[in-house]
Amino acid sequence: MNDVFLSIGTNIGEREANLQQAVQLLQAQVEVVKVSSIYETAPVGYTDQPSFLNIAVHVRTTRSATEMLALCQAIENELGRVRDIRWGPRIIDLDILLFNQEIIATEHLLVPHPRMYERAFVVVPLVEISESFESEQMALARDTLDKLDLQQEGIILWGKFE
Ligand code: A4P
Ligand code: MG
Repeated sequence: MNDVFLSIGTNIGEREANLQQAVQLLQAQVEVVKVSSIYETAPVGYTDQPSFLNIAVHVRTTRSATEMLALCQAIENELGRVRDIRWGPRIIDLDILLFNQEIIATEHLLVPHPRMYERAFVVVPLVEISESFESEQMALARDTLDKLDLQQEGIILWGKFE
């Protein structure tokens, strides 16, 4: 079994419903072990866009990393994601943060996600669900969180995922 941690973000439409639908579609294909609380987060990268709702999800699956990426992209497509501006507004974005303790660098997949440790909107929900899995990368995420000023990063607890 592979332990996989995903980051899901949305800033268009019914944001909470988008997260719920994405998790439901995941549940139909893989075992969803844990979902973090929902955080409302200020946009990073391209800042002239609405704020995001972000969650992290722990899943267990026999799928390979490449197969997980394909599943994430299929769910994005099913929810009607259109790709235009890099880092721009999106109905839904599913990124693979961690895949077991593996380091993966192929043309289509970089794991750990290359920007995860700079991003409070990734690290905060990830650390919340991290007790269920220990690794060097998870420890690094916890160290990163300790150094972040969450108020300055524009991260607020929005509510429970239900
Ligand atoms: N790719 C490589 N590694 C991975 C991985 N670990 N997981 C490739 C998923 N995909 C990976 O992604 C572009 C390509 O990355 C894919 O074809 C895949 O082969 P994309 O989803 O089509 O495009 P994108 O989402 O615009 O790029 P990316 O790199 O996912 O964007 P980021 O860096 O994740 O930024 N601010 C807040 N507050 N909250 C957010 O959720 N998200 C972004 C997106 C920017 N600002 C944000 C948020
Ligand atoms: Mg993405």
